[in-house]
Amino acid sequence: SNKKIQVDMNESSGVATMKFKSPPVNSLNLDFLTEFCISLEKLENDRACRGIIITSAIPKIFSSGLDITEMCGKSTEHYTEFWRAVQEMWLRLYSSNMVTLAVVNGSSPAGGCLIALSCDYRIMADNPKYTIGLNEAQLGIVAPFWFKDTFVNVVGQRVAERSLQLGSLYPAPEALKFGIVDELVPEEKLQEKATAVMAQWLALPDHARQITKSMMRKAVLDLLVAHREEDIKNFTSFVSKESIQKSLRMYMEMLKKKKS
Ligand code: CO8
Repeated sequence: SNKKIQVDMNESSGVATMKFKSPPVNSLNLDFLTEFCISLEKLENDRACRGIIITSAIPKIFSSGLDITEMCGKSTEHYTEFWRAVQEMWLRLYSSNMVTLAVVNGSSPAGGCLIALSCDYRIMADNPKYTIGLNEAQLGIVAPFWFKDTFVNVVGQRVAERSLQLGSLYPAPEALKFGIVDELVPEEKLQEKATAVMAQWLALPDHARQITKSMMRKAVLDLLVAHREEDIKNFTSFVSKESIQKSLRMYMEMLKKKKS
């Protein structure tokens, strides 16, 4: 099968590694999101698995975020199914009982940044060419409230408000300065550092850490659970607007032009 995510379980440490490998840029399309949720659920239900390291097998890119083609020229039914999958991914990851560690070994805009922000800890490759942030505003679209809440929970109200309004993508050193990531590590040391950080988190008893995590995140999770259908309706009516379709098409064209 052509898997988009490679999962390797280390039985002796109880740590699984999830590696995104969906060329060219690990964009989050429906198939990717579905596979992500299934993999996460399997690990969540595996008593032997206590922590997961999330990283990319694609050089220079962690994830390019939501697949923009999933939001262009599709039916309301498609938008509904797609958005439900995006919600599902976040609900599972943000509420995971496992220790979740993002090893951001490349650029990580928008939905890619959301995945990293949803983890317990983030280490990023010390390379100013790699950027991270919630850049939705630059595409003429708006980050949903639960993207915003996840961001606020990591960096605080002020940094989140400014970054979201400007759609800022920060080079790794600035991302560290603003607390979007917790540590920068030379790229060749990422693996070693990830193992050490994970060991530190796993040294505590699971139950106390899990209850604490849930306490910190519950309010934000509950809000989406309570307004899930409304959030889907908001998304589908928003992306269905001709003005938004036009913004997304222009952005895709800009990406292609930049290339040649
Ligand atoms: N979706 C679909 N296709 C993409 C995406 C994407 N997110 N990103 C890149 N691609 C495509 C490119 O168009 C290009 O296609 P082709 O080969 O056919 O020309 C191919 O992938 C490779 O891209 P690049 O040539 O640009 O590769 P680089 O290595 O130069 O750059 C980057 C990689 C940095 C990832 C760059 O592609 C980039 O900046 N991409 C855009 C990322 C982005 O802005 N994503 C935001 C998506 S929106 C989101 O995640 C949250 C939305 C929340 C919903 C809001 C309510 C409506």
